[in-house]
Amino acid sequence: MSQAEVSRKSPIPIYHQIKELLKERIESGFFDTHECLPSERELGEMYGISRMTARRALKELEGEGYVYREQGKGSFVAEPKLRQALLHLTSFTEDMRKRGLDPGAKVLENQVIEGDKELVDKLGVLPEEKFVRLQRVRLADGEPLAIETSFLRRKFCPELEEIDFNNESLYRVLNERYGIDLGRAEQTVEATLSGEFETQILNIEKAVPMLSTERITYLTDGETVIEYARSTYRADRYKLYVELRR
Ligand code: 16G
Repeated sequence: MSQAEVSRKSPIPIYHQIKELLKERIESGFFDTHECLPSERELGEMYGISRMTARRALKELEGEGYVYREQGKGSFVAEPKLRQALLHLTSFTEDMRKRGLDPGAKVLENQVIEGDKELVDKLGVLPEEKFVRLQRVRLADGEPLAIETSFLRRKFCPELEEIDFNNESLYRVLNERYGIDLGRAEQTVEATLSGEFETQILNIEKAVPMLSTERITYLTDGETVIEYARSTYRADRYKLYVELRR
């Protein structure tokens, strides 16, 4: 690392250049996970910048989930974000297993509902149709990563509300117990900020950016809706991946 890596003539602010340099070194594995990064003072000396500038770079890296800071000890490289490919219709359980993580859930609610106006409008179902509302905190290696609320059309999966989903995959149950094959899903993703509920449930200290998704899942005929789900993931631990071809 040297001062030559920082361009003082560039219109890009110095703190941003330092941040990008550090990010590159974290992503390339130059710094290991949980390794201590150079301190503000050390960065200042390495790059000939003020401590304020170094602090700002580290703070932004923290905000983006690349580093975590420990009071009085310094800044450390955070665990890499979990990457989710947006190509296949997979379950949380499958996504986590693919990464070598142990998937888990804590059920917050599993009950029958009907007459939910939002569902009726969104899915075009009859107002009297019954749904099972399943709300879970989703865990990866025991760490709370997301809150997921799924609405299932109960006529396709009667008594789903009786099942203990603390140790069960919803998609596996749909398939094995009810013989349901999923065909396709439509999904949107948007950036949000964790509200009081998420901050508390996900055990985070302050409001953090979240990735909120909405999914409508259809059966193999491609048009019969089976599930409507809303999930919100910690954006500092999770990123989405899309392959684009031309
Ligand atoms: C995914 C789906 C969710 C589905 C769940 C089933 C998104 C945004 N959500 O998290 O709709 O209910 O998987 O997971 O992708 P499970 O089979 O592990 O219970």
